[in-house]
Amino acid sequence: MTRASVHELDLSNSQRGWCAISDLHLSEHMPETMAKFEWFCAHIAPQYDALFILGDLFEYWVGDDAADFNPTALRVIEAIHTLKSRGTQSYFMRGNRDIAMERAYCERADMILLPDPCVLTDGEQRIILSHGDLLCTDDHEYQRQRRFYTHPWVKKIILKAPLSWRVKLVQYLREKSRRRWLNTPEHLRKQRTIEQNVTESAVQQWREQYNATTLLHGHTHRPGEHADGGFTRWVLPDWDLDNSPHRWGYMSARHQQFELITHIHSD
Ligand SMILES: [Mn+2]
Repeated sequence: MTRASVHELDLSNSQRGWCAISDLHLSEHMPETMAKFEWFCAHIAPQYDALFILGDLFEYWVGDDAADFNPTALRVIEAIHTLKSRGTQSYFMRGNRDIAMERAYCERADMILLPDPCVLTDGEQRIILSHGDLLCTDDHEYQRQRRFYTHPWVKKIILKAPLSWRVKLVQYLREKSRRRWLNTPEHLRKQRTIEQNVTESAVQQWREQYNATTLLHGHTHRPGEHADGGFTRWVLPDWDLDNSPHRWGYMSARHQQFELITHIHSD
């Protein structure tokens, strides 16, 4: 396996299978969630040959060059290194919150950077892996903003800007997104919630385009299994051990047996 980006992966010969997580939103403000991720890397993930992190591992990412000032980013490197030493390869796909992640950080952490989407073959299964936001095609404003910030030139210019400016940009975007929700009138909130989910048509298009049996994504924070005519869409849970209800979970795939493990409890 090279370290280059890969669009197709094959884990058919994997003895110990693979697991997947997403939407941990790690930051200095989420100490319990960070601790749970380290615990997961020490006790659960080593039971598998591969760990897929399908985006939004971090709450925000202002550039790989900021990792040295970011204790959370350094602890993730440590956890993933330890996991690698126990025989588990980690793969990372960007989410909307860590869309600015580049290969430099992934190499430091010994994770293989994956494009979104990519296809994983596991025996008879062809599994599309994605963060999931690309499938929320009814949210036009979000998709417009995403296209702008992921444009190669825009991204290049932003990542060349001073760190302090990038931090301000991230704060601005988070505030804008929060305001957009707060400014949504009560009677339109239900509609906005629907727009923030994946659309049937986008899922169908990928299913045909990639000749897939399965889709696995996160982003929507609506964990579950949706089976439809020989095709299954799995949604990963988000993690939050710092706010109630406490929740975390992962996808377990071994010998083509898929299981979504979710834990949730209020206290
Ligand atoms: Mn997301």
